[in-house]
Amino acid sequence: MGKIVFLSNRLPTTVKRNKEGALVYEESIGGLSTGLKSFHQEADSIWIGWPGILEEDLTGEEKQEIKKTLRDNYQCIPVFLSKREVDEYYHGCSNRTIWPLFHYFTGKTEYDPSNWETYCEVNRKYFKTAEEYLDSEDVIWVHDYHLFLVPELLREGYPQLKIGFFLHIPFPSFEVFRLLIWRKEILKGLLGANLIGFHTYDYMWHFLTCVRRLLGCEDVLDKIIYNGRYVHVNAFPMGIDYERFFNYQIEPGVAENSEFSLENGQGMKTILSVDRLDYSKGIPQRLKAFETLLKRYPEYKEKVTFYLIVAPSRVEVKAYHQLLKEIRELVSEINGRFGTMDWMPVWFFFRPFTQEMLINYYRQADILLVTPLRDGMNLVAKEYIAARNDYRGMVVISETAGAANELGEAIIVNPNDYRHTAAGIKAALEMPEEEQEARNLIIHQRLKSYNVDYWGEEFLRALRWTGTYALEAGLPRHIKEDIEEIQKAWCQAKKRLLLLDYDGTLVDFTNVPEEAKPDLELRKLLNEAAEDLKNTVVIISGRERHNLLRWLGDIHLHLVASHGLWIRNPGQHEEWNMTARQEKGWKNVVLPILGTYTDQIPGSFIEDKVYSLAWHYRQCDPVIIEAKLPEIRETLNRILQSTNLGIQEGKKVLEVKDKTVNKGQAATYFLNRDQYDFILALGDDHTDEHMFTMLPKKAYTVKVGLGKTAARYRTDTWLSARMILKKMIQS
Ligand code: GDG
Repeated sequence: MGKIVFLSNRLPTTVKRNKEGALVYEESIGGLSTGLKSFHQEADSIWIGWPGILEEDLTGEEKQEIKKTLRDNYQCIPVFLSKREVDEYYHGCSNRTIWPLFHYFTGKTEYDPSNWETYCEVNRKYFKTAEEYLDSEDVIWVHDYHLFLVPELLREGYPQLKIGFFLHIPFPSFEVFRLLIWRKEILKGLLGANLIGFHTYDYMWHFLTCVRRLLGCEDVLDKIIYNGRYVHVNAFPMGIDYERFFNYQIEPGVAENSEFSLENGQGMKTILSVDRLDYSKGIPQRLKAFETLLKRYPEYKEKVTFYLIVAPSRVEVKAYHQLLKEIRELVSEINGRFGTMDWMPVWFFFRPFTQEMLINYYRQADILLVTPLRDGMNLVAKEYIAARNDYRGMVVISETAGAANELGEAIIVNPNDYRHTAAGIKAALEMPEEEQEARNLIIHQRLKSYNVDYWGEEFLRALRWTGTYALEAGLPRHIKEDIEEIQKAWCQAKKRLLLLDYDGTLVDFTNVPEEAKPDLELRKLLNEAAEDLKNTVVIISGRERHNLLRWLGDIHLHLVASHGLWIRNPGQHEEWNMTARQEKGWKNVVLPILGTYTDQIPGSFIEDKVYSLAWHYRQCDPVIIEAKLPEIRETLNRILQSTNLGIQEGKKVLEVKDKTVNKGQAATYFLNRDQYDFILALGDDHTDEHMFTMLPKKAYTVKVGLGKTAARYRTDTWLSARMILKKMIQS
């Protein structure tokens, strides 16, 4: 088993210069870093990220020194970023575009194409650095929204690599995500991974909906089918290092010497909150809720103090300056209005504290007030409960924090509703100690079992499991495993039959069917195959005769059109043989029905073929299709019963046609004509299954893509299907 390679924007260790100009190494602050650090320290792993100091501020020698120290002492590899890169990729695209949008602050979202370009550039830089340290056995775990494009870059370079991605912030609903200019690039970037993890199921559903609606990919339960691969998605709520917080021994003297202590006892209660400075954390709203508490329940005047700890972060982004100003103003307003000579209602600290001091304050506070407007998870709430090894205290948390899903026993409030929040604080302040203990005990058990190690191990276990045999049970063998044996059989054969589906098998699927004409490479390939006198090459398609004739009529091929209704032998230019007698009168009944659905569902269209009607929905909103398709099938089946017509389902198309005509019949026609000692059949959709089932067992039947099939083998995409043909021809 290889090592784990973590990739995140920042390293868990920050490099700074002290007053004397020397380089110093400090712990980074923030959820991702705190959460993953303990896991990283214990694993055979390296962590790649930015060390937090600008490249321009370092000499070449210093860079070497940082590289060595980080590697030797912290298992870390630095990615050095210039000021421009930090401004545009980090402060710009990550923190002024993705962060606000993903937290539903659409009004704060900026769209700057040059920042996006730098974002792409820096993602490539992280990828390049990762490449230097990668071994084929390693698993890669990419973290968070700064590096959305890295999974795809890795996948392109290393198709077999195990790549995981975890998103630490919410994934917004489709209506919000669609606002992003680079929405498709981001989805495609992520889909390079084998496994994508979210904090909650809601975020996961949002992601699946976006992939379905924006990229048109199918998903089956927790898997997306993308480029011939399964991409797994799941919720992995992040835990904390429970034992550390629970058992933490505060050094003697630390509490006494701290610059302040939470003054509780003698009738005074304390409320604490701890956040990084961020508008998503709802700090002004929290202050207003506290003010509401004092207004609505005046008995709490001089009886409760609010300690508001805010750690500086992203101070370079303008929105954060305004936020800080707003917080300061609100604090002085409340203190001015309600404060007395002996009591200051709000104590505001805008600076970082050591984790030891935070634990000290967690243990002193009667209430932890965590009211983000949106938060991916929120680890502070979990840390507070774990640190309270006396099982006392109470968390008041907003429903829009991911952590609220796991803290059902705490008091859950709507952060925009100040009265509701104030009532929640009051309920927490008045809760009897036995009830606090009873509620907290349940949460403690949960936090203890679902700790950060469990979270990390679960994710990595699921990642290692992706693509293994167990997951793909039910799918046929990948053809690459037997390709040499098949090549050998090809060489030994005297008469070969090649049955090749066209759309999705030899060419990519296009939005407009007319656009899928063969390119030069394909024509050359088919020419070569057809020129070999040992080969009978058949293009077996659902397309109409004129299409096939126009695109492929000049090559020495057998053409099968309309799923087997028409067969044309090479050289007979327009001489098509009809394989079954057909009626057309039924179209007068079916056409108006399909017409109604076409009017109702934007993007759908009817292809009126000579003996069939195809209703295409490849350009439609998948959500509408999902809702409407059962009704359409039922309506059609009702009128088609007791006729010899049926619905044939293809890739994003429903076709009404004679059900006795199918590719299986057409394949039999060729089997009856001659004796073949090598048969290869390639196809990607449901209509090809008729062909696979009719062929003898020894035939090499290959399904292109994933999904249930009767074929013996599978291959990934139309590109790899062409590759198989090429390999055979060149054998
Ligand atoms: C992101 C998501 C998600 C805070 N102040 C100080 C300090 N901290 C530590 C806390 C806690 C962490 O930082 C903050 O974690 P959160 O989860 O609350 O929030 P974000 O930083 O926004 O984290 C969040 C998280 O990623 C994990 O996936 O939960 O939703 O936004 O551990 O203790 N630590 C120190 N001094 C401080 O002053 N040492």
